[in-house]
Amino acid sequence: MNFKKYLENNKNIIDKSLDEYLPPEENPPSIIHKAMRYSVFGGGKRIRPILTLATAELFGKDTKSVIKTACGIELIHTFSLIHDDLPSIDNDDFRRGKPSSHKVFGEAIAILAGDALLVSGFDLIIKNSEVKETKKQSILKVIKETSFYIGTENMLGGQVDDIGLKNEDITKADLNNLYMKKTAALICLSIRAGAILSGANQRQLRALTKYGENIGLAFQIIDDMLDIMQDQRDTGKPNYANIFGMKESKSESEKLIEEAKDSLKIFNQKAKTLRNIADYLLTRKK
Ligand code: GRG
Repeated sequence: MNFKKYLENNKNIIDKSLDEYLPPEENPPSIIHKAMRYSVFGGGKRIRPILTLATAELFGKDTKSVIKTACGIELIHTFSLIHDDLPSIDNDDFRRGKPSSHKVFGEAIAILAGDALLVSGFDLIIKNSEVKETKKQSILKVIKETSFYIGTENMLGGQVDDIGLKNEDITKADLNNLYMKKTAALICLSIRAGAILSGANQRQLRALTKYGENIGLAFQIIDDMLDIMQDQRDTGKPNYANIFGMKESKSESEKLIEEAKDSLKIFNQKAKTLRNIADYLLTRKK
């Protein structure tokens, strides 16, 4: 199967599973389920759950063994986007070219839809224990890792730094640290969760974490370049391409992608899909 088809197939599997796992819109209170579904089915690329599936595959495991966790992480990602767009945070009226959650449902419901997706994300991760061959110990480890990677030392903390840092006095080290927390952390979690549920050893986990950190950093730098190329509204938040220029951003993201692929050496040809995903990030247009 070619790689484009691979991405498409997995995206379809994830979309179908999310539809199955989320409460129907008509379930009361209907408005919250509508709002959850509006953002979950708002046109996301599903990169994080695809990474979880691809990591399980590296260990010879099938989709079924990690799909609930993969979808749980996508729900948590969607929560972070809804809250990121709120008037009190980024104040963004649009997400993926469509009105953001608070513009459609009002601020109160948008906040609650984000909260509900965070809770549902954890619920799905726990429900991965319904897969017969999953060890309960590995589910507990993934729950602990999820709290760590989205908590104040990582994603949430990164968002706090994002609000506080001013472009004028930011160094490259500050920005790398911020992006590691704000963006790379959830990407690392997606990969580590797939690996933990598939029985990876410490050496394999270290190699995959390095891969996740490097593609995660590259992902945010590429996002910054796309924002500039697509003339997005300036949110006043730090942007790598704004501060260090497009040329430097391009070469830095290419270097990070090469380093990411290098860290997969121990897996030989088995990591072909993860290498393809890393390359795809450099060419994505949205
Ligand atoms: C509890 C207030 C509160 C917030 C949670 C808001 C937040 C913490 C974190 C936000 C972190 C954030 C939005 C990081 C940006 C990461 C990023 C580049 C998101 C876009 O990812 P894509 O391109 O999105 O994968 P799609 O649209 O494909 O789903």
